[in-house]
Amino acid sequence: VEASIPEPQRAAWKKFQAHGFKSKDEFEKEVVRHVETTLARSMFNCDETAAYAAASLAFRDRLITQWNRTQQRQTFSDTKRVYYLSLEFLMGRALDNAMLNVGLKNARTSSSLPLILKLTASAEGLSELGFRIEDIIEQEHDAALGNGGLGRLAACFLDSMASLNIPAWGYGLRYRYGIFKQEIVDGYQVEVPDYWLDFNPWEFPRHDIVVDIQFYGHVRKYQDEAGKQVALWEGGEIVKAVAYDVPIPGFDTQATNNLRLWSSKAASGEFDFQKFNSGDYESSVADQQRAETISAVLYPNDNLDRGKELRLKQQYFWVAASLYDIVRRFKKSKRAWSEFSDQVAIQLNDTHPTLAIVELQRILLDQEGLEWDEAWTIVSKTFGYTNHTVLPEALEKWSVPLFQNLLPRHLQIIYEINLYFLQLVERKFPKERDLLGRVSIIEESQPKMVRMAYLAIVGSHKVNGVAELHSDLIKTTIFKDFVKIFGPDKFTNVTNGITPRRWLHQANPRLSELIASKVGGLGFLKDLTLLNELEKYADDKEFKKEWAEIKYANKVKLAKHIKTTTGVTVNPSALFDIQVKRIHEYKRQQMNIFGVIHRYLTIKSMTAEERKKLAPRVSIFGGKAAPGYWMAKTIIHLINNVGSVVNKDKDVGDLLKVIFLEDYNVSKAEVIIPASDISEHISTAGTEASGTSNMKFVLNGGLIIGTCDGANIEITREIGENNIFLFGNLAEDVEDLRHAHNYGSHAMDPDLGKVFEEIKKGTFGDAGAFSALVGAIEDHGDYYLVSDDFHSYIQTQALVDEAYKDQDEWTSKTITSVARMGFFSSDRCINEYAESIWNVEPLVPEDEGTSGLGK
Ligand code: GLS
Repeated sequence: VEASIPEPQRAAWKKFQAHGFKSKDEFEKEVVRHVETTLARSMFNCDETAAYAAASLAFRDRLITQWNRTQQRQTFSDTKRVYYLSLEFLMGRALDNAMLNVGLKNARTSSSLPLILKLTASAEGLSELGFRIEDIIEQEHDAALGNGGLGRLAACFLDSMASLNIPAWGYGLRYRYGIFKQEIVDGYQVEVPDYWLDFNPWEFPRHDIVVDIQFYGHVRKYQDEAGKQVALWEGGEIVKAVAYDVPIPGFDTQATNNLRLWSSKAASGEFDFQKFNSGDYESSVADQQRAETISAVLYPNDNLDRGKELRLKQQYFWVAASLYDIVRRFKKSKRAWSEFSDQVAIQLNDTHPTLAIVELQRILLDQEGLEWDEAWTIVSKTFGYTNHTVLPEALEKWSVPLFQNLLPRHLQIIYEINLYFLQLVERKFPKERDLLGRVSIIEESQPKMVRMAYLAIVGSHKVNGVAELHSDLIKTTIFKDFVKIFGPDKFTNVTNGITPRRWLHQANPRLSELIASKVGGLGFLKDLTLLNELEKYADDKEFKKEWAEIKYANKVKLAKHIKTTTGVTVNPSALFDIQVKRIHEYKRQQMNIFGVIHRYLTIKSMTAEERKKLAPRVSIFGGKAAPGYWMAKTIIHLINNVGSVVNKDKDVGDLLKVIFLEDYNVSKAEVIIPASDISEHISTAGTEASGTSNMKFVLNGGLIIGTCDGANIEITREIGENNIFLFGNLAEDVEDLRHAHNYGSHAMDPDLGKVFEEIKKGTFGDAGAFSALVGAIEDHGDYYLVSDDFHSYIQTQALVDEAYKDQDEWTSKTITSVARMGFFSSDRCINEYAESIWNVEPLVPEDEGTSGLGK
C-alpha cells in the first residue's frame, strides 16, 4: 500500500499522523484546543455542553484517522466487503464507546493502568479541567434511529464487525427526527419530536457524495441497433441523496468501519428562484420540503407494517443510493461482473431493503447491459436475508398500483422475477396448482400486493432466523413452501447476540472490573466464553459479597433515577422486577400488570403478620407504544393508574411499588439493566423471534422469568434450568389453545377474573378506559393467551419471591449464569454470519500490535 507514496512524503505524513492518545496530557491539550478554536470559547465560558463537544471532537479526530487508514487498506487489498442494509440503527451514545475503543492504546503500553480504561486518561484529563466524566457523557443526545430490538441488533453488529476486523459498511437513513420522545402526562403516553441533530459531532457530511434518485415516470421499451430489447425509465422526479458518514471504531483494534446514512435534498438546489422572484414565496420552498420529507422521520412501528407511500419512498431512496455507491466502488476495481459476489455481500436486515434485489437486477440489465440470467445469477449470489418476525401484521406487502406509480420499472422486473420463479416451481411440482398461488410474489388480492418476504427469499442465497425456535418456525409455518422448493439448506439459524463492550463494560463498569480481576483481565470482552472461569467463584464468599454490593449500588443508582423522574421513593433492598421493551400485546405487559394487581389484592387481604413475611418488590415498566397502537397505549395507561393507586396506599408501603419509566431508550437501558434482580420476557410462545434484552439482563447478573420463546430457550440451555424461571404454554400448543378460545371450550382463570372485577369496579380509574383491554381477553378470543398462562405466571412469581429470600443462593445463581453467557456475544453471531452466509475474512490492520488482552 505504502509503496505507492515516495519515501520523503511518506515520512512526512507518518510523522504527523494522529494515533490514539498516549497520555492524558495529550488528550487535555486536544480538548482545550477544540474549546478555544473549534468552539471559540474559553476556560471562562466552557460549560458541560462545550466540554462534551470538545471531548467528542478530540476523540473524533482520532477516529477519523483510524477510519481513513482502515478504508485505504480495505480498498488497496481489494478484499470482500459486507454491506449491512438496515432502516434502523439504534446507536445510543457514542462518546463513552469511543473513549473505550480509542483509549485502549493506553492499556497496552502501561501495565500499571487500572482496568477501567475510560476512567483513566480521559476521566483524569477532564477532571483536571474541572469536569466529571459522568456528567459529560450525560450531555450527549442518544442517536435513536430505531424502534427496538431490530435496530439495536444492527448497532451491536456494527460494533462486532469492526471489533473482528471484518470489512463492513452499514447503510441507513439519516432521519432528522429519530424515534419520538415519550412523555407521560396524566398516565397517558404523549409523543414529542426528537430533534437530535442540533449538534452531532459523530457524523461527517460528504457533500461530494451525492446520488440522484428517481421516482415516478414511465418505462419506454425499444430495440437498440443490435436488435436487443431495451427498457428506459424516463421522466418523474429526482431527489438527491447526500451521504453522512459515522465512524464505527472496533474494540482493541485500529479497524474503524463506516456507517453511511443518506439524507434527502431537493434536486433543484435551495429553492425555486423564479417562483421566489415572482413573489410566490411559499411554493418556492415546496419542492425542497417535499424532498427533505423523505429522510425526515423514522416510522415508529415495531413489528407492524402500515404500507404508507412515504415509507416505500424511503426504502427505495436508501436502497438506490446505497447500491449506486456499492456498484461504483466495485467498478473501480475493474473486475468482471461475474466476480461481483466475490467482492460484495449484502445483508438485508428484514424485508425493508428487499428492493435492493430488484435495483441491482435493474442496474445490471438496463445500465450495464447484462442478460437476464447472467444478472440474476449475480444478484442471487449477493444477498442474504434475515427474517426477524413471524407476526403476520409485520410481514411487508406493497400494493401493486402504488408500485406501478412510484417505481414502474421495478414492478416490471418483479413480475419477471416472479414469472421465472413460478416456472421453476411448476417444473418441479407440476401437479400442485395451489402451490403457485401460495408462493407467488404477487398476491392475487384486491388490489394486488407484492409480498416482500417472498421476493427476499427468491432473490437471496441464504435466509436466516434469529434464534433456534424462530428459525424452525419460519421453516414450518410462514416459509414452509419455500423450504420444499429450494431445499432446507437455503434456510439457516443465527442466534442473536449483544456486544459485551456496551452491555457489560460500559453499562456496568464495576462488574466488568470485578470479573476482569478473576478471569485474567479484560480479554473476556473479546472472547466472552472466557467468562466460564467465573464459575469457580459461584460459592466464593468474598467474591459473592463484592458481586452483591455492585448489584446493590446499581439499584441505588436506578432508585435515584426513579426518584428524580417520577417522585416515587423505592427501597433498593426490594426485589427489582423489570420489564422494559416496546409495548405490544404479544410481549404481554398486560399480563405483568394484571399480575401486579393480583399481588396488590393479595397484600390487601393479608394480616400484618402475613405481610411481614413478604419480599418487598418494585415492579418497573418502560417502553414506547407506536403512536397509532391504541391497545398498547391503553396498557401504559393502566400501568400508570395502578401505580398511582398502589404507590400511595399506606397498607402496602414498601411491599409493592409500581413504576413506569418515561422514554425508555439505549442510554436509559444502560442504567436500568444492571439494576435488575429479575426481568420479564413473557411473550406468548412462538411470537418473540429472539429478544436480546433477555441476554443483556442475564449478563448483568439478573435472573429472568420467561416463557419458552425466542432466545429464552437457548439461554436456558446454556445457563441451566435451575437458573431461570420458565412458565407457560409451549409454542406447539398455541394453535389448539386459540382454537379452544374460539370454540367455547375455555374457562376463565379465576384469579385473573378477580383482577378484572377490580378493574371493572373502577379501582384504577374509569373502567371504561380499560374495557377493550379486558374484553380482548374475556370476550374476543384472547389471541395472546393471557388467561391460559396467567396461573402458571402467578405461581412462578411466587417461586421468585421464595428464591429471593435466600440471597446467598440467589447470588450464586446469578454468578453461574453470567459465567455461562459466553455464547450470546454478538461477536459469535457475526463470526457465524461471516462464515456461513457472507464468506468474508477479517482484514487485520497493518500496524496492529499485540493487545495484551489475550485472544
Ligand atoms: C425483532 C423481534 O421482535 C425481536 O424478537 C428480535 O430480537 C429482534 C432482532 O432480531 O427483531 N423483530 C422486529 O420487527 N422487531 C424486533 O425487535
